Amino acid sequence: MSRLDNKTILITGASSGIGKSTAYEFAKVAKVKLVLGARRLPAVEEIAKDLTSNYGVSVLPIKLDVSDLESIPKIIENLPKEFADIDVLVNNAGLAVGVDKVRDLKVDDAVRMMTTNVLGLMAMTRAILPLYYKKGKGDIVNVGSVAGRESYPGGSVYCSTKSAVAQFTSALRKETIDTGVRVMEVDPGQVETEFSMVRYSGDHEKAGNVYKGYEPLIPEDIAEIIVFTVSRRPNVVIADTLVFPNQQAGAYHLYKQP
Ligand code: NDP
Ligand code: 8X3
Repeated sequence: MSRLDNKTILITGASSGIGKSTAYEFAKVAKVKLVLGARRLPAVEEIAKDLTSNYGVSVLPIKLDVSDLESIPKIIENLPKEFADIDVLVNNAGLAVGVDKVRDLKVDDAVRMMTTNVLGLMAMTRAILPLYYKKGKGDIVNVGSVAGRESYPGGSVYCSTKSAVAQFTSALRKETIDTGVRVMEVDPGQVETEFSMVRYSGDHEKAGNVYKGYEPLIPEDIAEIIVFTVSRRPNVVIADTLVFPNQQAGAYHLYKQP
């Protein structure tokens, strides 16, 4: 018996990395229903099939592009009845595009990061909140980053997006005081996922260099923390969690002993 049994959990960006691992972690520990969203529908369909056959959970894979802001309310409103009563929203979808310094920034890249990481997360949250207020409960976990707490050169826009996530999360937590809604944030340090491949547009060498010479986190590390965070008693809010691999102690750089 788990506190999460019979909960319906919607995860954005569930086709890969942290989102995918979080889906598996929920399925392993409880009899949940999962709504898995990503732009790559075949990937979430494949994960859904595997989760159902290995863990017996009900999974609804959906095509979801969080940067298509107008589509979001319709997607939430039109969820099939079995999956409509969302209890947990994991706002995980996100990306970095490039490492351009501000002088060389491409407007399209900046718009893509801001729209996906910030406006998409806000739109998902806005779409789910009426249901949560009506029920007098519901969880939101926003995936931020150490990059939202400390900037680094070449990360001006990405770091700004994650700072925005942190401020949005904090304001929402204050707004939902006394509503039964819990608003939480998990801020990973470096995790080996498709993140760097996306950031470097599929350049294996550059992506591999990010994790050279030290051991990054694996997505399961963050998945376990997300699942732990939402499986506390209703009166417990693990507001913010910063998670590093053992050789990281700040944004981006490794601080090695001399
Ligand atoms: P991945 O690239 O492995 O996964 C990103 C996920 O986001 C994919 O499932 C992708 O699916 C989805 N996604 C991207 N854009 C959209 C969109 N417009 N609409 C819906 N889904 C989208 O990276 P991670 O697992 O590492 O990233 C997950 C989150 O963790 C991000 O918010 C990232 O910023 C954050 N993070 C990552 C860290 C790391 O070191 N890896 C550290 C700190 C935070 P699809 O392409 O199918 O749409
Ligand atoms: C992703 C981690 O440090 O590469 O949020 O920006 S970092």
